Amino acid sequence: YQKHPHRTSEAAVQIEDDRTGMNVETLRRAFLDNLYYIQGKDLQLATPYDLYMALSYTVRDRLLQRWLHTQEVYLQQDVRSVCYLSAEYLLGRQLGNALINVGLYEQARAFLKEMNLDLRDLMEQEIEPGLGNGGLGRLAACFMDSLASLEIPAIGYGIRYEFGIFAQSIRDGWQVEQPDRWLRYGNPWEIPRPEYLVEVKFGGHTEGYIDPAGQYRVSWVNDRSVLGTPYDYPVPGYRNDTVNTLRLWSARATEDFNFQVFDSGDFARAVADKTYSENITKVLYPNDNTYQGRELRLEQQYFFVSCSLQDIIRRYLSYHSDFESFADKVTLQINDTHPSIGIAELMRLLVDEYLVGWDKAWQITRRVFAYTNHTLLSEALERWPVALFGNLLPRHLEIIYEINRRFLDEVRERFPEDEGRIARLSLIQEGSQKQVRMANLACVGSHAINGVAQLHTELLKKDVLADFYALWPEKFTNVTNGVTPRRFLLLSNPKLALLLSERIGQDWLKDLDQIGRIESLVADPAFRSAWQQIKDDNKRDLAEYILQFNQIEVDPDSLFDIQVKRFHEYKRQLLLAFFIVTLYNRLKRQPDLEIVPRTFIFGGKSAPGYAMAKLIIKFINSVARVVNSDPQVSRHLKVVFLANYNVSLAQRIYPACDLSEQISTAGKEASGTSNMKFALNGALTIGTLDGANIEIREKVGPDNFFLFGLTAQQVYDLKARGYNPRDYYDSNAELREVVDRISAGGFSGGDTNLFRPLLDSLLYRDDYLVFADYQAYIDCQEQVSQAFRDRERWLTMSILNSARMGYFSSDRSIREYSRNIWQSEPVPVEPESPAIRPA
Ligand code: NBY
Repeated sequence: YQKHPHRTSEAAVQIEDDRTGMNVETLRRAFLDNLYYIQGKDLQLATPYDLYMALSYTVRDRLLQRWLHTQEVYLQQDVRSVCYLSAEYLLGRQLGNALINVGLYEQARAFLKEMNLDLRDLMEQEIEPGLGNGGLGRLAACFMDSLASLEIPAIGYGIRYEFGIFAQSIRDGWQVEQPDRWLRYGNPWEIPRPEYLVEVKFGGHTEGYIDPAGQYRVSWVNDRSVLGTPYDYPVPGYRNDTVNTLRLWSARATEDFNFQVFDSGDFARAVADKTYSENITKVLYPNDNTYQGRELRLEQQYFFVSCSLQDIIRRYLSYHSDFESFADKVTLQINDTHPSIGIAELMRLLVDEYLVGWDKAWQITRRVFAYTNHTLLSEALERWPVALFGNLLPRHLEIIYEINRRFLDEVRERFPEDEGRIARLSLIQEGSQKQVRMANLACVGSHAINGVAQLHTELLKKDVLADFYALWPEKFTNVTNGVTPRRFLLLSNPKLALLLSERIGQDWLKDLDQIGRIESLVADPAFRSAWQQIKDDNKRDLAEYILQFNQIEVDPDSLFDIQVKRFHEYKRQLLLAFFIVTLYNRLKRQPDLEIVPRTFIFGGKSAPGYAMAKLIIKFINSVARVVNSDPQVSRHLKVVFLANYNVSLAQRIYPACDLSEQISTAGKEASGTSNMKFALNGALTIGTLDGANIEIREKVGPDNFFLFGLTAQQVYDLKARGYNPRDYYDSNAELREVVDRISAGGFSGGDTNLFRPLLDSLLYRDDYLVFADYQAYIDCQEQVSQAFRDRERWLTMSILNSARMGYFSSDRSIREYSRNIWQSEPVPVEPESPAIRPA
């Protein structure tokens, strides 16, 4: 147990109302009871983890009544519900969030303090559920929070991975992966529901038959099956009585597993097969923005989607006798194409299992599904080899062929003699290895298709999904992403949250537009100095963390310049690294150069199989070593790589940032969401016109945003003209100096081979235009330094950034989905009378 550094002083999160009937004393007793009866410890024997568990159970107990009541209300009122299907939920720690939403944070802090315990210390005991890779998984978690906070009946469906995103450590500068055994010490936040077990079939073949009514039908004769057990997680709304459910599926071998093998005496094989089927939910695939066509991945996708659809239908049929109103009661949002097999699965369930006619079934399917796209990178578009697909899901392949046949007939009618168009729209990519195109399936099977930022949606229409846009322009909408202000301001930056609440009240937590009201305080000296003080405190806290985990001393007064996100070439961590090397070169040339002191902070994981991204991590750590150990340079500059970037670490980082790096090649980052969390916490952004940066800049105003670089259109044109990175190397002396120093082994102890692949990829291809944007970026960073020299000016810009971020609440995103895609309405849950609360 490694104790995390304290925050400089404890800040009250909020003055809160008591919605639980609990006071400090009853809460304390419940806590001690749970410690004793569940953990089997008293205060003397309890470890910090025991205390965390006891407090978690105490909060969970308070949630249960509202959870049950919410579900009863939903059932009684036969509400229309949003079913969010996502292969990933990057939830972050649960305890603090649950305390805040249920309104017990301050009371818990108070009674723990009386016992000489620190709530934040307890909260840091929690191993976060890392059931996602990056932005897509975190977005799903923010959306679950907003749905509950807006009182919209919703259920999230996903996978209970036994191992979440790997733990990253850095050894000798390289990323090393360790398995994330997050369930090792038990999990107080889930409730298994074995009574809602479902069976999922795999493999085998299909057979046609004539039913008693003389109708031709197909049945799927599978050769194996797996059981899915749901584990339910409560999703409490912020200070309301709604508690929605996140239902994650875990695979289990069927009871009568492989009876024949078992009977024939091959016990070992039967048991081995059992572990094989339990492998399905064993581990999260650690790729972000690239897909790998692995069979196990398709098994995961089909497994959780089939479990979820069976669950949805079971619940629907408990109140309805046919499917007439199915599409009125259910809407299914698919988070990227990962759950898109659901379109074929719903068709199969309706047509084969519930004997609904094809046309009717197709009408229902299209009405319920809606598809969110999260990427413009072609390497991220999921495609499954037809052979692999047909072996695993023979009936689904037939259904997809039938959907495709009917679809292409329609297209031929509208666009006669246009075989090129047919080939592009087809659900099947022809060629030596035929493939099923999941994005095409998602487009054809959904009534709505959305991108996650304005530019992204425009590029989908113009480029990636242009043929579908030509066919159905009315299906396309934009819903710009957002983030939850509860976790990413109140919980992660309690001091700033308190300042806001003192000055403008607490409404901003439910209506982030209210944060705009601090704009009138921008000239108020007391407000300004409080703002500055909080930023300084937060930077000092992060500096302490850095000292403890990296043994690097950084100056809290320096400009904290931060890039934290998954490592990918398109995100261009290299561009920032090249800026650092540029500064290094300048200082070596001219040791007395006056520069603005900066602390560069990187964090993020690379997909374990992505060699170039891993080499970039090694490069940054190598630059860090050279810079930090050179006394001439490290007076001004420090470079820090924080290992194992995750939600918990993100919550520490955002509040301590001065400059947020959002520097992807224009046209590549669908939206980005850390850009929003940084700005909300008062960081200024240096960024390209990419993803949601564009909208952030519009809202905060161009004067409060450091813009540089080519536009998406200019990137496109440059590539069309023929981009030659070598020209930039030849004509730019400082860029050349950077490349040459790396090339000469300046950051690899003289080894001229280590970073060769990195330099070669830049010099000969530079797919992401690092060289083309280099000078613009360096110039822009110079403006950043100038601005930071004028602290008063910087402070004003910081306040204005936060003040103008109201739009980027995930509550706003969810309202847009509800209105434009789901047609869903809030269903308020009234508190039950206190008399029937459990004591
Ligand atoms: O989704 C991200 C986008 O890159 C980012 O711009 C956007 O803000 C965010 C939310 O909309 N995409 C993302 O995180 N994607 C993945 O993590 C991911 C994971 C797995 C696979 C593909 C993408 N996969 O095919 O296995």
